[in-house]
Amino acid sequence: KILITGGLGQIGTDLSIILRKKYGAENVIVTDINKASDSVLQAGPFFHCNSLESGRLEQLVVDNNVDWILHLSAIMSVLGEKIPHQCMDLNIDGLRIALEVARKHNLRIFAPSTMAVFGADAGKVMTKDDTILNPTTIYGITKVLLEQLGAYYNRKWGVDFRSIRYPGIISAATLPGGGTTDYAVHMYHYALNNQTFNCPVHANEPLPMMYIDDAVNGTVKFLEADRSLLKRCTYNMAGFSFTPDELHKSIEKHTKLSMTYEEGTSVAQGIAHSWPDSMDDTNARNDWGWKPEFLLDDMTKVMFDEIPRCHPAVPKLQK
Ligand code: VAH
Repeated sequence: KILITGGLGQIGTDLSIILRKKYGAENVIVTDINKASDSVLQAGPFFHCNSLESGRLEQLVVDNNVDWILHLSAIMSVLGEKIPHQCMDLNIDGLRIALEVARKHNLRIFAPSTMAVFGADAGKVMTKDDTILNPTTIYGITKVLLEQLGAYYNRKWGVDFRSIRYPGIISAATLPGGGTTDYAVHMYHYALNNQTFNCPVHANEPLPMMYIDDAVNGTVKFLEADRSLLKRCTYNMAGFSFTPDELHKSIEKHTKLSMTYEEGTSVAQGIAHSWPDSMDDTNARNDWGWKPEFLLDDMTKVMFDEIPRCHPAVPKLQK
């Protein structure tokens, strides 16, 4: 059985759907601090869980005979700069609680990392798994700690800790939630709603990105991989890279999007500029068979179908 914390977030929403298809709805327990909608409640077991509430996660693990924890609850980059103390509380203390539960009950534990662990000294092009990690954001700092603490639990107590450094993930089901890469998801929504988008990231700032289907399919492959294949706890996982201007052009193959750019350096721009332009994921490809399927224009096509399907209030693309 699999238990997901932060299960209503961007990764959890789509990951729980594919895991339930594979393992059965009853065997995937979604938890979150937020209230579940009726459709979530109908889809399978859901429990309220504040990742910082002492004993709650452990009680859910014991009551439900859980084998794997997917600890997804976290505060992301831009929001983290607004509320750094809450970001430290959730991202550090929440992780410690989850790792302890995994150690005590001998569980596999997955927790996401991110390209935000890299800072300016990491090398911007095809940034490797093993490089200098000097992040500038509190979010990136908490994720370096996540990688290191997980690796420590693995060495010291043999906990099967696994992590992926994701690029920006683009998805339709959830609305953006406080990240630097949110701008890309917003652009699709603004295009469909026929509104002008004021982009916080500069037109020519490239960032590594990935479509959600690749992200969740790759994650399932990684979760299922035999531990003996893994030569490290944390792997870079990359899709493709684009700038806001390139995404704009991809969108305008389907519909008009009127755009302006924030002047000067917004918080998101400062963060985006400190992150890599592209990531090297050779180790993930070689060790456990990671392979992305979506390129920029494939993603644009699917996003225009998926957003109105997931959010009926958003108008469909005029063809
Ligand atoms: C953010 N989407 O923008 C997240 C992510 C790789 C970036 O961790 O903060």
